[in-house]
Amino acid sequence: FFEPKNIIVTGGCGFIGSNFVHYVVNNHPDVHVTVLDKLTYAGNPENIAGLPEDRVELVVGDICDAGLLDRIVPGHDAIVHYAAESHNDNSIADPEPFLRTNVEGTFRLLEAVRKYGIRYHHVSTDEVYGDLALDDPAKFTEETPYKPSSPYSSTKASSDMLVRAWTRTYGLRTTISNCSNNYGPYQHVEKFIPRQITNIVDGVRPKLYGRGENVRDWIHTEDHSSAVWDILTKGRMGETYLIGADGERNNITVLRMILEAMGKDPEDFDWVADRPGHDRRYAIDSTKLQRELGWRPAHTDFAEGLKATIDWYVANESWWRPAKEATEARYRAQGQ
Ligand code: NAD
Ligand code: TDX
Repeated sequence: FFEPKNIIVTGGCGFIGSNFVHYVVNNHPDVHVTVLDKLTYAGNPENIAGLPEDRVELVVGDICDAGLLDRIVPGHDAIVHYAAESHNDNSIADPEPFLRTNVEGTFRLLEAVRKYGIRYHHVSTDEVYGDLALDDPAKFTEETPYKPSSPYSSTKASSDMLVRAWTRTYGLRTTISNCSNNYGPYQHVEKFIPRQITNIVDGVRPKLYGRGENVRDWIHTEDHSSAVWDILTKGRMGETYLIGADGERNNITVLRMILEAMGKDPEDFDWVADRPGHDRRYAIDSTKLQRELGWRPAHTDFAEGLKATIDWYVANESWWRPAKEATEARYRAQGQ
């Protein structure tokens, strides 16, 4: 077992990174967290506000800044790398920041890990495997060939390849996880579930891409956090683990669940232009993670998790309100 005491969490002011910071603070009292975050449009220090100051420190900076990494990495025993440009639609409109943060940023972190000899966990996505047909009984496994579709997923796939090559060539102590679609508190209003909840709060009809048949494999972000912790502390070096909780649902089903839970007519939404290159279906087989590390998801009732997420957005309007108008303006410009 690896017992980290002092970890760097990159992207710890974003959606999944901040949920991981809360998870560590709540469950592992001996661990100190340094959050390294550039505070892009997607990063919000409010996401980790109120956590004990002796447990969590925020360093505002760019993972591409090698000089900064030289200053902060020594003294830490692990980096858990969440920072990324994460939204597919943004990557289609302007891919460049995705190349820089996701590919060059990972390269800089790997070089720091090589120089200081510390443990590295790389957080990635199931989108590196491309998509499955809607009627295909198969799911993604650790052996599925890489076949990314979007500028976003191709940069995540590239970053995974860098990790594998640096691990083999330089003998770094690394693990990779590829997780399916997360939901829960602190997710940016550009993403599907928060966008629709906040549209309904605003009296705006939700927007469904294409025919709404695309399938996503939903996992609560807390279950993602517990899986990353298990891999960080118990995972075998050089290995990849897929994270998922058997949460496959198509978009129209999820949208109707949100509408009904918020007391609206389940048909009260707009069909809008499809996403170019839109992946049809993602599905994760997490057998390796469950068998080797004994991980199990805690949030197995999607309707219940979705209801709690809706309640969180309704109760925390002051958190999402500042980002809402600019996000919708971007979508309007794309006809979505
Ligand atoms: P997010 O967009 O909510 O947060 C990204 C965070 O990274 C923000 O706080 C941002 O300020 C920070 N950041 C961006 N560029 C940076 C840079 N150059 N230097 C330092 N910080 C920078 O993203 P998310 O949805 O929380 O995703 C986190 C990670 O999880 C990503 O690596 C993503 O690929 C992966 N992932 C996401 C999902 C999902 O469903 N959202 C699923 C699987 C994997
Ligand atoms: O308004 C919308 N209407 C709609 O129908 C939006 C924003 C999305 N969609 C569809 C597109 C997808 O099929 O909903 C599905 C989910 O969309 P996103 O929330 O944008 O997520 P996705 O593209 O599936 O990618 C997410 O999961 C994998 C994360 O954003 C990635 O960071 C992660 O790697």
